[in-house]
Amino acid sequence: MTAQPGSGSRSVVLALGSNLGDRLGNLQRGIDSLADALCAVAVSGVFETAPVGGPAQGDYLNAVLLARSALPARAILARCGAAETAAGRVRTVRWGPRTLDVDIITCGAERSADADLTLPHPRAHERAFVLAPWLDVEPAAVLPGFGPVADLLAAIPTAGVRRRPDLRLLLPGGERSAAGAARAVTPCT
Ligand code: A4P
Ligand code: MG
Repeated sequence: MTAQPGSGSRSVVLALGSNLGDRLGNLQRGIDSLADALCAVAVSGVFETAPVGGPAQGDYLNAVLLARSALPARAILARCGAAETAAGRVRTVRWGPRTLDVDIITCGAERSADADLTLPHPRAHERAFVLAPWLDVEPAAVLPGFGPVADLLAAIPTAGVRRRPDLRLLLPGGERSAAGAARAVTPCT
């Protein structure tokens, strides 16, 4: 059952990453799990990205999910954690390899400086593995406090980030554009 947006919903941008196990399957499981709680609007194409920070590890697959939700941000964070757990996430070292990471990039215009929930995500503006898929699914996207995603992406190195047009993610009941981004058939209002 796919979640409905409900009244008072706002736009939520989630970044997903996987570099362990069945990477594409982990991303898809994450989207399916999140779409049970949030109204999924669209998912980006899949990007293969060189790891940033942490120990030596394999390349990631990254994608961005656009959703709408009236849930409090902390409830959304809990759903992100549940999706990670369902994908077998085990935490060892910071920025270490993981089956699935789901970060909240923005939650409407909400701002938070709390360590356990910082909004917008404190490193999103400097990370091509977040900005490239976000731009793919939302060309006019703006990161609150930082500016248009297109401008942010143009200002940082993107050598380690490449689109994987052979890999696709699906929204429950959704359809796919030729470019690889998938949109919900019945958009959230
Ligand atoms: N947390 C605070 N704010 C948020 C937020 N907006 N969204 C807290 C999600 N979580 C948030 O997260 C650590 C803590 O961040 C949690 O307690 C949460 O409450 P975590 O998922 O346990 O660990 P992490 O993801 O390793 O830590 P961190 O610092 O969030 O990592 P980053 O900055 O997200 O980087 N390279 C490539 N190519 N692709 C990647 O996807 N990901 C990372 C993780 C590093 N390098 C990468 C990639
Ligand atoms: Mg994380």
